[in-house]
Amino acid sequence: MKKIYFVTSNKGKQAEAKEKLSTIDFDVIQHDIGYPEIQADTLEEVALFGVEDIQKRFNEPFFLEDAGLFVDCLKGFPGVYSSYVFRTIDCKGILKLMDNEKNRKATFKSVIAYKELDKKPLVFVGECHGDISKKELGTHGFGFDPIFVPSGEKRTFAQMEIKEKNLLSHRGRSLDKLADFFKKIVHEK
Ligand code: ITT
Repeated sequence: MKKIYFVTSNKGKQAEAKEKLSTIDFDVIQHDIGYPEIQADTLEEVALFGVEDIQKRFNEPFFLEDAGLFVDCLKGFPGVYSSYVFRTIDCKGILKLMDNEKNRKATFKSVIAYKELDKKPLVFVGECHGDISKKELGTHGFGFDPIFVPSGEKRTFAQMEIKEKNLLSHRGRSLDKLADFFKKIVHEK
């Protein structure tokens, strides 16, 4: 089994990456060494700045991921501020901001940046469209999972097992692209 480092503080993300990449025989190792999350307009900028910072301290191939929830009726909020908003007002705060709101459409976005020593970082993006539920439901997952219902589903992410969430989610999709890239290099070697 090949090893790959995932620089993240989030155990939920780690579990999802481990499940997805096990399907191509890669073992994901959580490497919680922290990095500054700058204030920027896009998840891509945040992710690439993180990579720059980490590569000064870490020589192994690694990836990191920046994710966010973009709610249509809140003009894309919390978006790049998702981490701060989750820590402060949580799911309840988002539900309160959307009280009586009919348009509940939202998009989760995941940006993975993968880095090998002396090579340019590669970026893999995944999105998942869906709706914000009227109340919190489910106990699995993390973050905004209890209030996000992916399109075509009736249940929130928090009502799904990791494997099922991974088939539908933003992170599942960006990880699929990372997995395709790994499969290609293994093939070329
Ligand atoms: P890192 O150490 O990997 O940065 P983090 O938890 O700070 O972990 P992000 O900044 O990428 O992660 O995520 C921003 C917030 O968005 C995060 O705090 C979660 O609450 C939420 N979030 C991201 N992905 C999610 C998902 O799949 N389901 C629910 N909430 C998610």
